[in-house]
Amino acid sequence: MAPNSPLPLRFVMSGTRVEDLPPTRGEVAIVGRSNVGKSSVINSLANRKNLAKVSKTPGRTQLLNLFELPDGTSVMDLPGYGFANAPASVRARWPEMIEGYLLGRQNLHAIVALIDAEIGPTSNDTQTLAWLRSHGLPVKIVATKHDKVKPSKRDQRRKELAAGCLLDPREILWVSSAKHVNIEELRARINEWLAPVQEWTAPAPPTRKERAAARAAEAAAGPATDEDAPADDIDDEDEWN
Ligand SMILES: Nc1nc2c(ncn2[C@@H]2O[C@H](COP(=O)(O)OP(=O)(O)OP(=O)(O)O)[C@@H](O)[C@H]2O)c(=O)[nH]1
Ligand SMILES: [Mg+2]
Repeated sequence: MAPNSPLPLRFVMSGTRVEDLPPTRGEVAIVGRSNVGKSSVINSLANRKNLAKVSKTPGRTQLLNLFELPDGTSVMDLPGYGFANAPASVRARWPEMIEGYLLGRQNLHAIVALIDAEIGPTSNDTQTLAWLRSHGLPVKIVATKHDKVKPSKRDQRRKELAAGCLLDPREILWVSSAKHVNIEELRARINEWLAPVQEWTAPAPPTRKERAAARAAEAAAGPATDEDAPADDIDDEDEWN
């Protein structure tokens, strides 16, 4: 499958605690203010209309919503922060639920922090970014609602956004779920972040047989000159064993 084709996401479950979630082989979480467009981005990634619930009313997503890909990696839709009108009981649960998840989830490869390009970053956004960075979490910033900013204002907005997020303007990926802007690029990046983290392993040293074969090949190639065969290069047995 091309790296930027729709992600075949499947809804798995909603939970309130990280302990309730099934293990994942690698996860990307979407964080951001209420109404920034997290659930809309998930729908765009999958090219589906109602996979994640979207609403004009902030506070639509109130639980940890897990979506899975066929290879056992996953994407997490989180409830938004900074929504003052949520019921107190719900609001009280959020920091614990979101922070517990972000600090406790195993195999969390990337946290995509969405910033509303029309109004962001808000003080809530910058506090969240500072918190994520202070915990050394792998945060990736993506701006949303590209279509809501007039073309003539976009350069200036991009600069302000970048400055507010302590980034270079070129580092900001700016998407629109409504108008499908840069969604392919975001899919490609998510695929990259979900890819297994490869441990680097040193190549094995040549075996005795391989070294003997190499010496035989060298000998067959004819006498070496002084330059490429230093005299102390002959008996190196102990170096490898
Ligand atoms: N114009 C425009 N509107 C968007 C875009 N993305 C999302 N919206 C609208 O913004 C509102 C909120 O979108 P959601 O995706 O539900 O936002 P959320 O971040 O999941 O919100 P919570 O679940 O409350 O945290 C909805 O009315 C969406 O239709 C976009 O790219 N452009
Ligand atoms: Mg949502």
